Amino acid sequence: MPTLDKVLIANRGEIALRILRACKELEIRTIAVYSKADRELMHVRLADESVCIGPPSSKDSYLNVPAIISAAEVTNATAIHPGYGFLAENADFAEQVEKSGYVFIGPTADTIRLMGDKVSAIECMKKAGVPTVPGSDGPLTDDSERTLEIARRIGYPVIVKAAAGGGGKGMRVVHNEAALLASVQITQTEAGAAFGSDVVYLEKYLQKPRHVEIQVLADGQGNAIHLGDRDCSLQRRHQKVLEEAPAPGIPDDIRNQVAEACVNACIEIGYRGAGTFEFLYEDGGFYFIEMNTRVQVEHPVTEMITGIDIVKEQLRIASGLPLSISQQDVVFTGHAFECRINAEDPKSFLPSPGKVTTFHPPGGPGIRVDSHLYDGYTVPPFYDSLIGKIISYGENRQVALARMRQALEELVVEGIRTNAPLHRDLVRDRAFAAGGVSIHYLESKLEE
Ligand code: MV4
Repeated sequence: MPTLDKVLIANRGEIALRILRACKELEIRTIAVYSKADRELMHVRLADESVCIGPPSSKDSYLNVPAIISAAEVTNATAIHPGYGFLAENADFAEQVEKSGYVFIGPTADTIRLMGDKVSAIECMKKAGVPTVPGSDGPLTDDSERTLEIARRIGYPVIVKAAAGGGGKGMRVVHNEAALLASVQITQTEAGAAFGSDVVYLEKYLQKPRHVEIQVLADGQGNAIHLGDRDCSLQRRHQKVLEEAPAPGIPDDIRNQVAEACVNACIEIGYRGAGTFEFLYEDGGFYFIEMNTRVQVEHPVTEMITGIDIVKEQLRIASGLPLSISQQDVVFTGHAFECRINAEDPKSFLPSPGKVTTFHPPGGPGIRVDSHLYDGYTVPPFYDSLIGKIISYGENRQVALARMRQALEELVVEGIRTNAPLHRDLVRDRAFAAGGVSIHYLESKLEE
């Protein structure tokens, strides 16, 4: 690997460890950066070098751009991997990284900016032939009559979304014309306060969709491939809980058609790196809503069914190499599930940080555990509660699900509370076992 001999990992927890493992495999040296609350992190011990970048608060450490760039300077890093969350989709960060002379492991700052603005992302994808949700095709103006007309054309219910939002923040469902203008105004005000932009747009509100996303890899040199789809419909309050690949019950012609549209879009925009096209899927139709320009938490289910190491591919792409795989080389085999294990109370969902007295990960055929936990590790209270992921693989969905059931039985985490009981219940749920539940299924089930 000529240009990538030393990677700074600008993240923490399981993904920092995941990135470190990929670097080690490629014989790339690693730099861990950590906050004062994260001295005990597994990847900090395993990294070739480590630098404390600030106090526990994310704002002063993992979101502190000057501190991260300084750490890159003092350690002579060649590249920075942002992981997910934190600065991963911050275009200004990507720009600063590149201006300071380091390789940003991800797309260009311009691409991140384009996709960060949902209005421009949708416009770009629509032009490239990706199916989108019927909507305003651009921002709403202060012409109320025009807004009412657009909503009438789309048909109620509609959803008002903030262009700078995403991941569930800054949106409002509107059921009739009487409520439209007030809802638009509230969403504008909230968006202005939360994101510094009051630009909003309208879409047809899909009432019972699934969340299906498509993983892509592109080298920024004219080559792009897809790694198939994932179903991430099981979520609570916009936090994914359990994912699977491939999305069950989707006709192969529809599946392939939309994936090919995503690949074409990548080539058209000169996309570079790993990316995810997020869709709503309802009644046999795919509707693009957003693109994520980072590696995602749920990437392992795709790795399991393709045998492709997505993080290693990110590193290869960042080093300037063309894609090592063509679409014909991508063979989809079997099925995979991922259960996100959180340090939280299984009933109240409140965070449950503290010292892990016992950690016994599951094992056996088709089981993978991505976790930074170890006996005696203390989960700090300052960050996301994800403490690990159990991934199961099988030659078909039934086998993968049976393996996940057993893995959850074998898992032991003592000293803190986790959501493992919720997962044990979910993998025995009849509707889930049948496949294809909607984005509302988990929350409705929890209400019972
Ligand atoms: C929607 C929608 C229904 N119709 N857009 C929520 C997160 C953000 N990424 C987009 N979201 C939604 N957009 C239209 N036109 C329903 C949701 C939605 C959702 C989407 C994916 C996963 C979970 C969700 C939970 C509630 C609402």
